Amino acid sequence: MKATIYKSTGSWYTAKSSDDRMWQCRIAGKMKIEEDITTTNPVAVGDEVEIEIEDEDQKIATITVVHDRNNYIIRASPHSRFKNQVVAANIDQAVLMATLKEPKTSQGFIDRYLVSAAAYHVPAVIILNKQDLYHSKEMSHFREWEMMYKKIGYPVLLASALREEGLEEIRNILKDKTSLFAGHSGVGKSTLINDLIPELSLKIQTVSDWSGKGMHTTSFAEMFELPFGGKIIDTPGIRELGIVEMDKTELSQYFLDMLPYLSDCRFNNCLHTNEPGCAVKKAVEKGDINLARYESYLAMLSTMQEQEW
Ligand SMILES: Nc1nc2c(ncn2[C@@H]2O[C@H](COP(=O)(O)OP(=O)(O)OP(=O)(O)O)[C@@H](O)[C@H]2O)c(=O)[nH]1
Ligand SMILES: [Mg+2]
Ligand SMILES: [Zn+2]
Repeated sequence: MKATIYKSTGSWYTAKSSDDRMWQCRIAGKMKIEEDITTTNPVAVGDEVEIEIEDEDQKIATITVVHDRNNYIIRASPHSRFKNQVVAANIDQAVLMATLKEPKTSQGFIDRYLVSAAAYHVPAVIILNKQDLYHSKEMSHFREWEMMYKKIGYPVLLASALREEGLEEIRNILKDKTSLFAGHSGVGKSTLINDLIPELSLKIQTVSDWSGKGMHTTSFAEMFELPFGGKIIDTPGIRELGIVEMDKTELSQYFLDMLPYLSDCRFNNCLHTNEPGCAVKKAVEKGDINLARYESYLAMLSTMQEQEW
C-alpha cells in the first residue's frame, strides 16, 4: 500500500496511507531504496513509500520500499561528521523564517540558505517574523532586504506570528504546496505553524528557555496538513543546509542575481574575484548586483576554499 511519511523519530516513522489512515512504521530488514545515496537515515519526512500492514488494530506497518524522490534536502548529520542526513523529501518550496530582532538573522545565513535551495532546485521564500518588535531601524532594514530579495525573485513577507499579523499573505503562498520551514531556533516557526493550524499545539519555547542561542524545542522534522490545503514541514532549527559536491566554479550559478551575467565573463571558469573581463564584478560596480550579496558570495567562496564542501 502506498503511504507518505509524516514524521520520523529515528527508528519509528509515522506514515499516512493512501486511504487516509495513520500507521506507526518500522523499516523492513530488506527495504528497497530506489535512490542510492549514503545518508544516516534511509527514510525521511515527505518520502513516498510502500508499506505492509503488520497489525491492523495497533496500526503498525513495515516500510518495504522508498520511492524515488523528486528532491531532498540534506544536512550534515549531528552524529557523524562524514555523513549526511535527509531532512525532508519531495518539497515544493523552502520557507526560511528569519528575524531582525531576538535573534537577528544575518544576511550571510540567508544567502547560504538561498544558495542551498537553488542547488536543490527548490524555490525559496523568506518570512521576516517578529514584526511587532521592529522599530524604525529594523523596518528600514526590512525594506532594504525586501527590495533586494524581491528583485532577485524571492518573495519576502513580513509577519508577527505572536500577534497573528501577516498571515493572509503567508496562507496564499503556502496553499496547496508542501513547504519546508527552516530557520534558526527561536525565530517562531512553531508559533506560526500553530497559528496556521489552530488544532495543533506544537511546543513553543517559553521566554525562560530562551537564551538567545536556543536549544531546539522541535527535535524531529514533522509534516502537518494545512486546513486550507497544502502541507508544511517543521524542522528543528537548521543552521546550515548541507551542500554536497559543489564545485567552487558552480557557486555563482546558485546566486540567482549573478546567473544572468555568468555567460558574459571572459573566462568560463571565472570565480568573479580578480579575473579580467568579469561581467559579475562589472555588474556589482554598476549596482545591478547588490554589493552585500556579492560579499556573501565571496565569503562563501572563501570557506569553500578552506574546506572542500
Ligand atoms: N515578539 C514576538 N515573539 C515571537 C513571535 N513569534 C514567536 N515568538 C516567540 O519566540 C520564541 C520562540 O518561538 P518558537 O515558535 O518556539 O520558535 P521555533 O522557530 O519553533 O524554535 P525551534 O523549535 O527551537 O527551532 C517564543 O517565545 C515565541 O513566543 C513574534 O512574532 N513576535
Ligand atoms: Mg519549533
Ligand atoms: Zn566573472
